Amino acid sequence: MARFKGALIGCGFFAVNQMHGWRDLADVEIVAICDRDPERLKIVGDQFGVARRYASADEMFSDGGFDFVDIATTVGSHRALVELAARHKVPAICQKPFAPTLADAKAMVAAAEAAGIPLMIHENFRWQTPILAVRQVLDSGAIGAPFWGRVSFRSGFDVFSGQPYLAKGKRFIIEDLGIHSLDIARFLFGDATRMTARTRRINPAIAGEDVATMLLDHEGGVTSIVDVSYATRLPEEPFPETFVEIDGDRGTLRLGKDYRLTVHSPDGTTQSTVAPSLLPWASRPWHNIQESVALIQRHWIERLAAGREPDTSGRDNLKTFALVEAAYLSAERGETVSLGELLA
Ligand code: NAD
Ligand code: 89V
Repeated sequence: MARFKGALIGCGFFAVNQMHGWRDLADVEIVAICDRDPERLKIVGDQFGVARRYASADEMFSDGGFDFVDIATTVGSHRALVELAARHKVPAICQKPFAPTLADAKAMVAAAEAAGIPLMIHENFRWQTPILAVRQVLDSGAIGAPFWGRVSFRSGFDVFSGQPYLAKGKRFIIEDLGIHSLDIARFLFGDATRMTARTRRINPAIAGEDVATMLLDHEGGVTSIVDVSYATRLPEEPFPETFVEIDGDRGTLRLGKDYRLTVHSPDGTTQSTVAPSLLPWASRPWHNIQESVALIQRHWIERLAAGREPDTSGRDNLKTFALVEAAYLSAERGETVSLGELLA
């Protein structure tokens, strides 16, 4: 019998990856699923052999019988569902973006803490194999102390065919994709204190911004640039690769196309490929993201078993989400925004 029984809410586009990830973990069984769309409920229920199916999350929680819930719905429902989990004292994972506003996100952290349940945000990009490899180089000291960095995601990929809701929101690339890049910047360079941002909308068919350039001051003294674009047509489409550049006081690191990592220091120059594995259920070009789903889910189970806070806990992710808010504020005002004000 599985040691951890889970339930999943939201059986849409991305949840299928999460269901695959859970199936691969020997300790875990998803015993109940929920979606208000009966067609999605049937597709995912049949594909993964889940008998208990619900149109209402309230009913699913009332019936109970699971140790954690994985919330894979879009952002509008996150607060209500996390608060529901808190009322039932069920540990919860919530997909990014955390919430519609920072005030909602803070309320969700407060609800989870008051209920004494762990809350993890499914912020999976820092779990990508190439990003973990970059972090390992930093930790090894090979390039010394970093003083400058860049986290860059520039693409012309049609994300709207798989996720049509992305074309409709007033906010787009920072909230949906930049949030991952900002979290990677925190993961590599530490928490940020100030944000300066500029945004553009190039694609006239969408409502939100599809280009953003952000300048961050980090607590330890690193200056970083986080730039994201879905309006960039390159000879070779890199979706969904994140490129990283870091300058340290001993050397440099560059993570580029096709997961090529170059590390240069007085000890020499090394070049390697830090590509993700192609899991049996994964498909290119999504396999990098798909593998990171499996890795963050394993992390959740390890931390749940150990009774320890996950790395991307709700409290931790407030700092990533605050960067999103800060970027929109900065772009709107044309000013630098201090994170202290937002997180107070
Ligand atoms: P989707 O619209 O395809 O799926 C969402 C599903 O949730 C739908 O089937 C909908 O009917 C259901 N739903 C919504 N509210 C509900 C409620 N209150 N109760 C029951 N069911 C409800 O969306 P998606 O593309 O799968 O995205 C879901 C989330 O995953 C979003 O927050 C998105 O940002 C995130 N996402 C994350 C990654 C990543 O790499 N971490 C990648 C893609 C999407
Ligand atoms: O990760 C995400 O939320 C996705 C994608 C990578 C396509 O932007 O929406």
